[in-house]
Amino acid sequence: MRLANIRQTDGTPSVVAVHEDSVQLLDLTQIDNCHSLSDILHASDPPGLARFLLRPGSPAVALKEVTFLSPLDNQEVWAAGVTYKRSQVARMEESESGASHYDKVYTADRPELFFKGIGSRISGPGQPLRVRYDSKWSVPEPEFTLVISPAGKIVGYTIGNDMSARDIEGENPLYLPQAKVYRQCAGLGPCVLLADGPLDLAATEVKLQIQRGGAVVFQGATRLSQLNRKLEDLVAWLYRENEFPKGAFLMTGTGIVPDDSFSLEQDDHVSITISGIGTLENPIVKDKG
Ligand code: DO4
Ligand code: MG
Repeated sequence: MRLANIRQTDGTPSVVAVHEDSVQLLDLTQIDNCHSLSDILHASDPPGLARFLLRPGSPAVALKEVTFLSPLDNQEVWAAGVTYKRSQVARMEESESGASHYDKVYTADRPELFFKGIGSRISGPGQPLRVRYDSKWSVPEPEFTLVISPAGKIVGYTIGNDMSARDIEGENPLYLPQAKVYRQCAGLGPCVLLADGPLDLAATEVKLQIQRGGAVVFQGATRLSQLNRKLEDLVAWLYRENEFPKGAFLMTGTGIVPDDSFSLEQDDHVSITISGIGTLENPIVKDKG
């Protein structure tokens, strides 16, 4: 089952179950202290609660009548890095001084984990994502993203875009926070696929397409079976000596990196599709500086 935050045409925000061509409103008033998507996600049995809140007669609204919002409520957003061979190779190529660090972290027990932001920095579906005006080489990073409860349980999956300034992180690994964390530096959504049984890693495909002026200028694909880390291990490292009273989203790293000659430009359109979840689409903005 997929859940999402939406806004209806009259402006009302709602939590919905997402079907093929429509959404169905969940009636959160049936349960005390259940006011948001994260209240459902952090319950002891999110799929069971979602089924209970889905009234059989509750009206279905056509997909074209709703605007999807970010699935993020008050959680922190984090990201893992260098979790695919493709990312390890790309970082080593871009960073003369940092190459050995990227090489080592790919196989080290402790993964690379970094903080991306909270709601104010994160864009939902259709909202702009930003290329820093002081970057000449920036890319989207399409990432399978875990939704994690305060107790450290993986409760769902969504799509993330970990925007990255490759020239800034390549110049010096200590610039990573500036390459990765700035306004509109990440996208999330459109829905959360509830974790309900084992995930078929080989069947889960991540696809990236970038359009410029209506033409496709880059496309690529990978599968979760290429991820060099176990999802549960990434969560265990994130929660080690840390507390997330509001829960967390964890982007699990990119396995798709465009060729070195490619950089995003103003008005590019980025689409990331992950099997079973949907497609996250965002326009790109860049100020002149
Ligand atoms: O170390 C740099 C960041 C790596 C990253 O974001 C990724 O592999 O997805
Ligand atoms: Mg990344």
